[in-house]
Formats: sequence, C-alpha cells, structure tokens
Amino acid sequence: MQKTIYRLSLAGISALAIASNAQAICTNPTVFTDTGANAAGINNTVTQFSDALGQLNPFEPGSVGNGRRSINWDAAPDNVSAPNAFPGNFFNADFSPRARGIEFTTPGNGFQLSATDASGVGVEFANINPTYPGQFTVFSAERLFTAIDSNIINARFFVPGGNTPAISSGFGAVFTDVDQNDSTSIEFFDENGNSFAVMPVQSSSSGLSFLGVTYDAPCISRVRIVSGDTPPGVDDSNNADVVVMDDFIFGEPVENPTPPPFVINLGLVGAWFNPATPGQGFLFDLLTDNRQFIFITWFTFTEDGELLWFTARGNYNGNSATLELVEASGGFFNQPTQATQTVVGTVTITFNDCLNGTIDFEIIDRNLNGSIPITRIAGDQICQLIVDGDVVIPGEVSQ
Ligand SMILES: [Ca+2]
Ligand SMILES: [Ca+2]
Ligand SMILES: [Ca+2]
Repeated sequence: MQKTIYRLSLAGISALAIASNAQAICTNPTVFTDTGANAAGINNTVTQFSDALGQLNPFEPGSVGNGRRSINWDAAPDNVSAPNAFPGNFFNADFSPRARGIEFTTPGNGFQLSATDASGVGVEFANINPTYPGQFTVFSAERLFTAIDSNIINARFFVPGGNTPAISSGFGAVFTDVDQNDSTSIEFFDENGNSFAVMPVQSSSSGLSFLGVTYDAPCISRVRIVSGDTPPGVDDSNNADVVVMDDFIFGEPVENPTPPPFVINLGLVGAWFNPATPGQGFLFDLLTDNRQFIFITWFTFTEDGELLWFTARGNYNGNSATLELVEASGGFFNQPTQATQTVVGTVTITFNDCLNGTIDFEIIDRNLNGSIPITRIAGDQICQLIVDGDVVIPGEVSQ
C-alpha cells in the first residue's frame, strides 16, 4: 500500500539523526518501508529487503560472513510463550536452530511471545488484554513479540552462539497496529556504539507495517526499537498506541572489529563465582562516581580445606583494577578484637561485560597464581540497561 524503497544521502541521515555529533560509519542506507492490511500487503517489500541482505543462512553457531538470519518466533515452545516470560538471550544459544546472533534487553519487565490458539491462553496477547486480537494481526502465524511494562527493546548483535560482539549490515522488523506515525521507530547504533539514525515506522491501524534498512557493509552493533507510545496492558486508543512485533530480519552478524570498551558500572555489584568451583566466590561493591572505587571479598578454601577469605580495595580504571590482596587472620567470632590484615599478593579483576569477568591472582606466601573466569551467580538486572543508556546512575562516570 504505502510501499517505498529509497536510498538516503548522508545529508538525509543527519536530518533524521538525534545524535548529530556522532560520525556515521554506516554508509549508503537503503530504506525499505511498507504497510498493508495483512501479510500479502507487505510481503513484496519484506522479500526485497531480505534479498538485499542475501541468502538465508542456517541457524548454526558461528558467522558465515554474509547473507542474513531471521526470527519469526513461531517455532518457540509454549514454555517461553505467553503467559510465560521469553528470555532475552533465547536466540543466541550455542546450538541450532536458536543460534541467530541477537539478544534483547528492555527497561521493562522482560519479554513475551504470544500464545498459540491450541494452547488455550489466547492468541495475539489476549492474555494481556482481551481486546488485542481485534487490533493486532500476524505476518507469520501465530506468535508475536513484545516487551512487558515497556515500549522499548534493545537488540544487540553477537557472533551467533557466543559472547563476541558483532555488527550487521541491516535490520528490519514487522510491526502490527501502528496507529500513529510518530509512535514507532528504529534507532541504529554503529560499531562504536554511537547512535546515528532514528527511522520512523509508518502507521497502519489494525494492519502491518514494515521498516528495514540496509547498509553497504556490516556496521550496526545494535538497534533500539520503540514500539508504540505505551506498553501493552491498556486498551489501544488514540491516546495510547499499543504496538507489538512480528518477524525480525537482519544481516549475518560478523565480529565487530572495534566494539565499544566495557566500563565498570554499578550494575556489577553483587555475587560472582566460577561455576566450576561452586561453594566459593567473590562479592564486589563499587563507587562508580568520580571515586572509581572497588571493594572485593574472596571466599575460598586452603589446599587443606580450611576456610580462607581475602579482601582487596582501591581504584579501578575502565574495566579493571589491580589491587593488593589482603588476608585477614586473628579475629574471634563476634568479638571486637581487630583481625590482622596482611598483604599477601596482588589481584586483578577485569570485567569483559555485564556477565563475564576474570580474576588474575598471585599469592606470594602460598606460592599460588592463576586466572579464574567468573560470572554472576544471580544474573544481570541493570548492568546492561546502564550500558544501553536506559538506566542512568546519578553521578556515575561512564568513561
Ligand atoms: Ca510470527
Ligand atoms: Ca489500533
Ligand atoms: Ca496501536
């Protein structure tokens, strides 16, 4: 219906960009946009966008360097569909067919896929609001995708099946029931993590809207999708445009040669451990304002099986800190007697991302040294949201 395919000049991009001081690395965008009452109404444009990206690759771990991958949500099982939560990392598993190379975060309360008719839960998010099947329709039957308690989804690319940050040459998504022309958009971030363009999605009440953008080469590290102007829950109306999504199609993720450096943030506070050595681990506390301070406790055992714990404290820089390792001894249970603090070596903590880090240690008087991979015990709640700019910690230094 409203089918448009056009190439934007760089001047056109900067007119759309909100971060106008960011240098656009992605060049020669081609925008594919269309609306229709049903799948047939936009299918030609979706196909042209898909063909522009190249062949559909198998959903296997690793990158094949070109072509495309896609998600239609439809084969996902009931246990990750409404009314159950859908994990944001579901489509970056290290096995086929879930190795798509894309992970989702939201400042809301997770995600949901709509249920199948056979499940009895109600299609098209009738479980959230019984009027929604009258508003939404599908591009690929039957499942749709949404964030919960938010209209924002960040989608980040990885070399499929792993933690290696990746970039893509294009991203497109199908939306349903975009009632307002200014309610729904896709924002693009380059390989350095800078926003360079925000593209609006055309409205199509009770129908489907498609927006896809391709670039000359892989350059998109993530996209930020704003779907409607209100989270799912309320009735859809002129004052509350609820929008959900169907198919995502994107250029084959390839390793990002210049990923933005990870910087320690307050979301890393908590309990970490090496899954290979359960029963021992680390607690971190942080001051991420201009004090840039980290406090580490390390609970472990001696080679004879006695309890042993260390502490370290001091300044960090960027994503790591190298500190004196202190062993406490001579204290008594619940007594004010001061324990003796003895420097016994050094420890370096390095955070690779919100869920992975490394402890390198040298304990001189015990003649021990090595490297311990660590991950969060309880998972991440806000670290990635801080990285994405969805949560701002007052006073936090981000460089
Ligand atoms: Ca679908
Ligand atoms: Ca509507
Ligand atoms: Ca709507």
